[in-house]
Amino acid sequence: MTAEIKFGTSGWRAVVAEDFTLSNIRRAVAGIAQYVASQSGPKTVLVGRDPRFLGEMFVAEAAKVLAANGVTPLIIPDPAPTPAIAYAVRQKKTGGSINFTASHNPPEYNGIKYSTPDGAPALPEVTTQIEAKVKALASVEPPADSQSKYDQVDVKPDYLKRLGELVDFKAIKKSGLKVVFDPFWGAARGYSCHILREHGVETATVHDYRDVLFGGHAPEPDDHLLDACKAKMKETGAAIGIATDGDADRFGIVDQDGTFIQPNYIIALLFDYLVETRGWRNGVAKSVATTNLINALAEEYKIPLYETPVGFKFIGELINEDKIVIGGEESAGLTIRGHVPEKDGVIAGLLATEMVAVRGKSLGEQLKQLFARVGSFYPNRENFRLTPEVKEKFTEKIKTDPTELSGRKVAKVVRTDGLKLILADGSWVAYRLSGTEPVVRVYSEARKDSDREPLSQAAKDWVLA
Ligand code: G16
Repeated sequence: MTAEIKFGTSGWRAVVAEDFTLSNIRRAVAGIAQYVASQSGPKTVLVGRDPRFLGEMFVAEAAKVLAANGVTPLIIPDPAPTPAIAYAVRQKKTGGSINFTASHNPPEYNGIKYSTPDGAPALPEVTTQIEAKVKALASVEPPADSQSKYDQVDVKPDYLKRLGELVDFKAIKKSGLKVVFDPFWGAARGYSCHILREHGVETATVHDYRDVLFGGHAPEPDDHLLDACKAKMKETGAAIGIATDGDADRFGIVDQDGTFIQPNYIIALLFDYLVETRGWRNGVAKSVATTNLINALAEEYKIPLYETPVGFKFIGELINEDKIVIGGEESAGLTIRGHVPEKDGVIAGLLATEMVAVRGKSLGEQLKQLFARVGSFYPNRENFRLTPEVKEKFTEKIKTDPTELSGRKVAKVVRTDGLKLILADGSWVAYRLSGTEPVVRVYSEARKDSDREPLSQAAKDWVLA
C-alpha cells in the first residue's frame, strides 16, 4: 500500500508490514535523497538504525536507494544511539543522516528520522519539502542489487570521546558511587556502561541483550517499566539508576531509594547544576509543556528563557546558535551547551550521575532544596487514545479561549503549541495532539502537591466535556 509519509514531531513512524514496508521506505529514502541532491551541501548521508527487527535490511535497502539517486551512503553497521549519529554527522561533515528508529514507540513500529548537516532533527521547512518530493513518487523500483560495497563507519569511539570531555568522570569515580544502567534492549547497549567502566565506575546492567520485542512493551524508560533497574539497584547498592529508550535519545532516572525522578525535575536540576559548576549563563530552553520550575530558576539566575513548541528540533536550533546552557523537554529529552543539537539520553544519565557524585546528595534531597529556593512545582501528563470522535471534539475545543477552568480564573492563554492556560496561582494546563502517537496529550502543573490530582481532573473535565 502507498502510505502518506509524514514527518511528525520527530520523523516518519509507522507499523511494520502495514505502512512501514520496503516499498514505502524506498519512497521516503528517495525523497530524502532528492532533497539532499538539491542542496549545495555534501552529497554523503549516514545511514544508521536502532536494534529493531529488520533494521539491518532497511539500512541496506536505503543505501542502495541513496546510491541510485546520486547520494553516497555511509553505513553504520551496528545499532547506534540517535545522539551518536548526530555527533557523527557533524564530525564526518555529511549531508545529514537517515536513522531507522521508532524511538520509544512499541515494537511493532519502525520509522525514519532525518537529520540535517548540522546534526539536528530536520526542521518543518525541510520535512515539508521532503514530504512533497515523496508524494510525487508513486513508487520507487527496487534498485538493482549492485555488488558495490558501501563505506562503513563506527560512530562509537568519537562520540564516547566527546562524552569524556563533557562529563566529569573523575568526580564520579572519586565518589565511589555505583550505577545501574538499563538500556531497555536498545541502541545505547555498550555505551553508558562502557564509558563508566572505562573510568573505573562500578556499573551493573539489566536488559543488556537484543530483544526486538523489548520485553513485550514499548522501550520507554518510564517509572512503570523500571522495576528490573530498581531491583538491580537494591541488589548492588547503587546510588543511581540510569536508563535510555530504544534509540537512546530519551532518559529515565531512578534515585537511590528507588523513586523515579521525572524528566521535568532532572532537566531543572541539571540546569541549576551546570550554571553552578560550568559557570554558563547564556540562556535556557524548554518546550511549552515542560515544568515552570525552569522558568523560576531562570528568573532567579536572571538567565534568558526560551519557550518552544514541542519538538526537539526547536531546541536544537538554540544549541547551534549557542544560546542556551541546557534545553529540555518533559518527554525526557535534553542536551547541553557544546553538545549535539539533538536529545541525548546517554549524556543525561551520565550528568545526573556526576551531579549526585559531586553534590553528595540524593536527587530527592536536591529537589527538596530546589523547591525551598524557588518554589514547588508538580507536573503531570496524561494521554487519551484518539478515536475519530475524540480527535474532532478535541480539535474544536482547543480553538476556543476559555476564561475559566472548573471555576478557576484563566490569567493567560498561550498558543506556542496547542493550547496552554495559565491560572492565577501560576499553575497551568495544556493540550495538544501528539505528533508521534495517536493520542491527545493533557498536561498540567500544580503549585501544591495536594492540587496535583484536582488540577489534572479539571484539565480533563474541561477538554472532554
Ligand atoms: C519525539 C520528539 C520530541 C517530542 C516527543 C513527543 O521524541 O523528538 O521532541 O517531545 O517526540 O512528541 P509528541 O508529544 O508530539 O508525541 P522521540 O524520542 O519519540 O523521538
